[in-house]
Amino acid sequence: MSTTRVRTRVGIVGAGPAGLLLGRMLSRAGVDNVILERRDRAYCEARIRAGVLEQGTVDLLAELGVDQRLRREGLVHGGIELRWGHDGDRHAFHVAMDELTGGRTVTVYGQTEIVKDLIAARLDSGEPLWFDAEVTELEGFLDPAGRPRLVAQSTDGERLEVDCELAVAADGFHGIGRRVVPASRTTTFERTHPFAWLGVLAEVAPSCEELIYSHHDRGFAMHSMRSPQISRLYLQVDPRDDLANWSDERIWEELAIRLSFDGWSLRTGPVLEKSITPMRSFVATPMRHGRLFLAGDAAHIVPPTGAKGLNLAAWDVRVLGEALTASLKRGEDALLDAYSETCLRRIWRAQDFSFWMTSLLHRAPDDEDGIMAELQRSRLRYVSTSEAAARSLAENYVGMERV
Ligand code: RFL
Ligand code: PHB
Repeated sequence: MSTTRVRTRVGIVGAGPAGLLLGRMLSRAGVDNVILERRDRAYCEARIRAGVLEQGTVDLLAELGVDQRLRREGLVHGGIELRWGHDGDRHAFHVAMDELTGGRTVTVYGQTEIVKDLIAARLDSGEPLWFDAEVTELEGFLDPAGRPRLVAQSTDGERLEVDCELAVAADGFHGIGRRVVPASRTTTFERTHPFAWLGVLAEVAPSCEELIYSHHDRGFAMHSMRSPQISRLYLQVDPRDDLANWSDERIWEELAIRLSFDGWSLRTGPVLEKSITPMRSFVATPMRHGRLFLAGDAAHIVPPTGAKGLNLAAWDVRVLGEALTASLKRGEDALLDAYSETCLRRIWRAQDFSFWMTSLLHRAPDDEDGIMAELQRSRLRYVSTSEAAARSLAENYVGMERV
């Protein structure tokens, strides 16, 4: 087995949005870095996940010079639609986010597309990005005088050793970054929600101009999109449910019922991909352990109802990229010392909003006397009749300017 040894300033684990954005930011600031990714390029580029970008995320992609395709293909949305009520008595409300927030919007552009754009830019620039390289050891980060070392095994048997000044675990919820930190140093907060999302990508023009979030007695449903030809839809299901129970026909029938509204109909088409994702709220603090920094899903997970997961990862990276640059280029450590605290303010705001949106819209499985459903309907009516309530939802959805 051959061993390749590399010395760099920042060693990054993971080529998801967080790792790729950070690598790009550091390279543009002249800070050498290496990215190690356990999967192959095709797998990373095909993983269907988030789709809604806050203005802050779009701005970061623009500052990093990777927004050409986003500008052409991204769909700018100034509002979302909420639907609720029993069959025969359905209500709809347009949350005019742009009007309620002084003109702020979100952009619908798939995470897969961001990842493709960032990988292409990275490979073009010639900066090191190793695919098929799973990091199996991450050590030396707690020794104040030492240097962190990352060891990866490539699928063709090669061993890679990266010796760096600072290490970043941008390796998602199931990565190695959190696992190598001694348990006594970390506090975790976690709730597993009693439902999951069955997500469908379909080759059909969206049946709506805005995203629809729908509360229904049979469970939550939502209609999103990826392009004028591709729709993205979700159904609340039991976390123990099996995809085998969900034929394409049953999925379309259930979506049509849960999204229904007078005079509106759902277009159907071939299903390109479907999967079931559990829903979790999770935070691990702090996000720094000596010379190791956690970013994105490695440190926190939100249920997707608030569309915050990817955006939080981008915010972490913005803070971390600037802090690493200040420290490594100018010897200024104040930003790096404040990294965890700075990010956690936004993370907790997003956790609260995601939890709130999730409990507003999902059917509570143990709601025997129906009190939760009544409270949900009252909250939905409140959002639709009080500008203050609608504005609160809107400013959180587009992303808080100050937290
Ligand atoms: P990622 O995207 O999980 O990337 C982490 C990368 O690290 C690699 N990795 C390793 N590489 C080397 N060595 C190791 N030991 C490694 N361990 C892991 C992984 O292969 C991967 O490439 O995390 P990142 O960059 O922090 O980005 C976060 C976002 O991906 C995430 O917040 C969102 O996608 C969350 N999320 C959603 N967010 C939304 O806002 N809207 C959504 O609709 C939405 N849908 C989803 C989602 C997350 C999902 N997951 C995590 C299961 C749907 C799914 C299925
Ligand atoms: C998506 O398009 O995948 C999407 C949009 C909004 C959400 C979650 C997912 O809240």
